[in-house]
Amino acid sequence: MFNRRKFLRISAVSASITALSKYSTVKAADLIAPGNLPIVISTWDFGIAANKEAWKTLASGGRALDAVEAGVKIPEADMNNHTVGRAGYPDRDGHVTLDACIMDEFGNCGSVAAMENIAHPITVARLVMEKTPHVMLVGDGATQFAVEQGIKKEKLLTPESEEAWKKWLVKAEYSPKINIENEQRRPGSKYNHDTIGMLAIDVKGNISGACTTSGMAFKLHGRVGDSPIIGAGLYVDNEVGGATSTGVGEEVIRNVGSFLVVELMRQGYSPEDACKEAVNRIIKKKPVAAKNLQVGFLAINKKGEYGAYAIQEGFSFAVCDSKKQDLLIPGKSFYKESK
Ligand code: SD4
Repeated sequence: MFNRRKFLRISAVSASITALSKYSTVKAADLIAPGNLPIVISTWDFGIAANKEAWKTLASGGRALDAVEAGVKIPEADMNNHTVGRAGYPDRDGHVTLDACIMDEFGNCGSVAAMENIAHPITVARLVMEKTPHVMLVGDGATQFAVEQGIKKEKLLTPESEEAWKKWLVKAEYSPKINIENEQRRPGSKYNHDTIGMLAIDVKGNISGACTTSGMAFKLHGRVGDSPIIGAGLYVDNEVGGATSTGVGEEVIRNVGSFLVVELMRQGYSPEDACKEAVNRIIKKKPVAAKNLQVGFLAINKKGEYGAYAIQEGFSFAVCDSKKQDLLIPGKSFYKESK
């Protein structure tokens, strides 16, 4: 039966895809049909490369959990990426402190927060999940655990990040910019963006997710955002779907954002509508502040239908399945829609 709502949604997505054609020459006819499993989706343009890595696992019949870990390790290792992993911008005292979490199809989860000197926090989060009775390790304890697990300590502050931090220190003003954590971002860099949150469904239909970040650049030492908090930066329920977030983590934590999105999908909301409702709740509580902050949610349901919604325009997400590995789709947003 012809489904007008679905048609309109697909038309809107295909128009948006044309606008982002530098990443993909996909036409409306080639559009990925939601429900084409396996599938992996992730936040921002750097999600394209991360998805491709995750896809190797999914395409060979592997587990979604392995896929998301391998996928997000790509931006974690990227020296041009100043918002995730190695080369992330430091806090205001010059420490690079990393946050990450991971969740599997059984509801198992692991997390590290404010961890220093370890380049792949997602791997440590997975080790917390699999090798300890705990969910979360923080700070020195997380680093100590990583070392005990055989992971090498390394210096994460690069000369470039140190230079950016020293420039920031001149005025030392903390005001996160919408879609750009880093005021001193490199001109011309395509990696201006923030946290990577990734959700995958494997051939068995099982869902896993991962989220990893260096957090807000020049944050207070010890500050932890939403990204390593299960239910805030990431949540997976294998019966329903998964969600992840990016943007100002404090607002996501206050609203337990990703858990909310998954629970809304359980009630029958589409992934996009669930993300939109979670965004609307943030705006409703802080209508004035919301004008100057960004939060974006990305979600997938059990059928592989996906969607996103953000407070501000500019949020994008990457999608990869058997038909197309490099799609970048702009998420809809409250302010773009109401302008
Ligand atoms: C945080 N949510 O630490 C992360 C950072 C981020 O866009 O995604 N910024 O609050």
